[in-house]
Amino acid sequence: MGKKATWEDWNSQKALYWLKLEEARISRSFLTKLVTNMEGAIKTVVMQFLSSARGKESLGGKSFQKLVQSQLGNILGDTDSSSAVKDMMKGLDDNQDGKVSFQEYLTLVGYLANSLSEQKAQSSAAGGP
Ligand SMILES: [Ca+2]
Repeated sequence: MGKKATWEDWNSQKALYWLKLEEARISRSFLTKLVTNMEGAIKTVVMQFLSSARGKESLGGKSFQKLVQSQLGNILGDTDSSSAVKDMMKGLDDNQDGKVSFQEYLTLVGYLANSLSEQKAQSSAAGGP
């Protein structure tokens, strides 16, 4: 008499099978998503600047404030305060022409990306065993 199949056996094999399937599926779709998300993010950064600048090369005070408040309010503190936004603009304005060029705007994007990655590193360190 052969060994009877048990629910437990089937269950453990099923789990293994699904795990393999899951791994194969994740690696492929994850990579695809990663590329498209990143491209999308870069396009968004560029398009937001261009639409805020309305054909001009740089953002004036009001356009900059609008951009920061509508697009970055969730990751950037003090966007409600117009004086804080003005200070931020002064800090970004490298050539001191009173406007924020694309290059100067990228400094802000880089700063935000950097602080996000630091937050992630801190939270994963705190959540570790
Ligand atoms: Ca400038």
